[in-house]
Amino acid sequence: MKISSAEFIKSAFEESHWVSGELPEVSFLGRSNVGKSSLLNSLLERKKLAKTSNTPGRTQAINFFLINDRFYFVDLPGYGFAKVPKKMREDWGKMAEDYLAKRKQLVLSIQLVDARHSPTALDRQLYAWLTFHRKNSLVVATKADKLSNNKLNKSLDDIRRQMPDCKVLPYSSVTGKGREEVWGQIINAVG
Ligand SMILES: Nc1nc2c(ncn2[C@@H]2O[C@H](COP(=O)(O)OP(=O)(O)OP(=O)(O)O)[C@@H](O)[C@H]2O)c(=O)[nH]1
Ligand SMILES: [Mg+2]
Repeated sequence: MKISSAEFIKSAFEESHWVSGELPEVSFLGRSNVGKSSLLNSLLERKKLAKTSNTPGRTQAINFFLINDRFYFVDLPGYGFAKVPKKMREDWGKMAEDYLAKRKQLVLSIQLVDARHSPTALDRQLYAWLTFHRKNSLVVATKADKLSNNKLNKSLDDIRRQMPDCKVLPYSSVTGKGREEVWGQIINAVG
């Protein structure tokens, strides 16, 4: 995919702030610090478009990025970070679930899991929710650069077992491994 433009549009904290129009949207979901913003930057080959950080919970709003004036990337807040206050955690969860449940323009949800660890209970819960609601989804096993090929294959098998019938692709935002394959799925979805 040739990226001719990639532009941050806005941060939304409530539904009335979501972007208007009919363009298709691809969302990035996963627990805090798993690498959602890094994946988005890596796909676009823009180092700093979405803010990344070592501090989990960096992305606290729903962030909309307009790509090639044709579709949006939507960076959702991470879940499962225990250190934020309970009230804030509930707000984030509600914001993300509202978006996923209501958003008609959503054509693909990319759920990230960490290739180094088994999917967490929250990962499995989110996957079950997406499946139950018949959302078009793709699982991306990220930080693949940190594993040998042998370990990575074992991890992918484990993910397939724990997230039944998922489509899973390995990725590394450091090396760009998986870029073509993930773009293939995105292009399919945005039409
Ligand atoms: N080695 C390696 N590190 C990565 C990769 N992807 C992300 N990271 C690192 O993981 C940390 C978190 O990445 P982010 O992209 O900010 O994660 P996030 O999911 O957007 O986090 P929140 O916004 O807090 O939910 C950063 O230190 C990244 O540099 C990857 O593929 N390989
Ligand atoms: Mg982020």
